[in-house]
Amino acid sequence: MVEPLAEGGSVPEADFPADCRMDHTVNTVCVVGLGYIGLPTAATLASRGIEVIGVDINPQIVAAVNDGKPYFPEPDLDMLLRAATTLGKLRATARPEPADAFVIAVPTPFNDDRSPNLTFIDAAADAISPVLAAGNVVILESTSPVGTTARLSKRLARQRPDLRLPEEGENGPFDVHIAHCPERVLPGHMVRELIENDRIIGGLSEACAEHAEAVYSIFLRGTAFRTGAATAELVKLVENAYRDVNIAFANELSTICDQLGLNVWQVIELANRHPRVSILQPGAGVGGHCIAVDPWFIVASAPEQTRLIRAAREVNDAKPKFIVSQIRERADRLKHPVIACLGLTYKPDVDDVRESPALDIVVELACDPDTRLLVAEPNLRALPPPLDERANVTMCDTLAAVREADIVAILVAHSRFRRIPQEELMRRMVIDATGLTHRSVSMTR
Ligand code: SAJ
Repeated sequence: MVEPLAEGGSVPEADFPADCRMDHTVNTVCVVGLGYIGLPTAATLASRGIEVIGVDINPQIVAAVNDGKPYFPEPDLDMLLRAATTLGKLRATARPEPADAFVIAVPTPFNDDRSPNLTFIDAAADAISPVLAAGNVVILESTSPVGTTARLSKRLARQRPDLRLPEEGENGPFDVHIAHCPERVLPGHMVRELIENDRIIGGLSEACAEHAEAVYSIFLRGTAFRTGAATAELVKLVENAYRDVNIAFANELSTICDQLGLNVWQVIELANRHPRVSILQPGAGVGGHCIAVDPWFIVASAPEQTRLIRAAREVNDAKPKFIVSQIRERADRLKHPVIACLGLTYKPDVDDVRESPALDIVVELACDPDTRLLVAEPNLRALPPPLDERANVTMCDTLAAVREADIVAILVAHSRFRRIPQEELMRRMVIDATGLTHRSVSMTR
């Protein structure tokens, strides 16, 4: 295990074993997986003059990237991608090609039993192994359970016995360097955060970390911190579990306040006036492909030690059911209720519905055939499955949905919904899962 934590560039070169004084020149980078993380990373590297080969198994993504068009909305990504393709520095293809560095940015979902599913990482390893060469660095960016980077190295070693691959705790010399550098950018702010956020560079050896850092030094303005791969793996999981636990606290407060007949938004706003209290916001639940998933990877690694992390997951997962029961309680007072459901995505102002609590809520409400649901989602062009097949669900403009409804359920705090005139809401039963309609205490003073 690489122990001492060194801030980027602060360890004297002479302290490293021989193989880390190799040439770190990075001219070509192959980014495997052109998703929410891989595509901005590829475009950023290309915009710095690096030859980037972007690899994706989805031919539509390959075509869109070669056309210089992002296939998901993200501020400034279109500009970056256009620059990269106009410069001729980014090219997308279906198969990895030889490069100085490989960046793996593929999904790590969980299985039905919530154990981590590493099949995409395995497939990426199998795809790059034929083109690996001595002097390469392979960087795993995908969020991974502890031990995955070492496992990746072993898999590559089995396929390429002609190359010396690192094992955690050994210092080489190696032909190929392997590291885990987890992404930590926030959707909606990716282009800026990719450059500005500090990075954790977890090498299977010191030399691996140093080689990986050379790739990030191409664009990174934040600080790079070098450590061992296993530590870097856990750091990433801990970041997302930390946020999950804190959101669970806010969500639990919302159900406590409901029980006591108090306004949770006001309670949190006033508690946050304490200099050492900073409570997050309750919502419809926790969604997205990261925070709702990653804490389970820690639970899977240490089931006996993760009572709090597991409980937080359960609290957040229970929140959509609580919102459904609040809506049903109002709907049961009407014969043929019409419900406006505002928002389907996993958080405000994105088009991503993965693990979305709002989507789960609408799917559950749609099970009642006597209820008509008018869904307003300004970030989507059509209803996502399975709602697209439900006869009692219609997609609507925001105001039209509100005006026709008996009950308005605000499920996601999209900017668009802030412009709904107050008087339109006042005439209806409103269930606001997001606090969007809450008038701040400072405004009422
Ligand atoms: N949410 C709340 N209340 C809050 C904040 C968020 O209910 O006060 C909900 C959101 O509505 C959403 C979910 O939590 O459903 C997650 O949203 P988010 O904005 O907190 O995070 P993500 O999933 O978009 O991105 C997270 C980030 N991690 C942290 O902030 C620790 C990001 O930096 C990571 O790169 C990303 O996960 C990832 O890819 O792992």
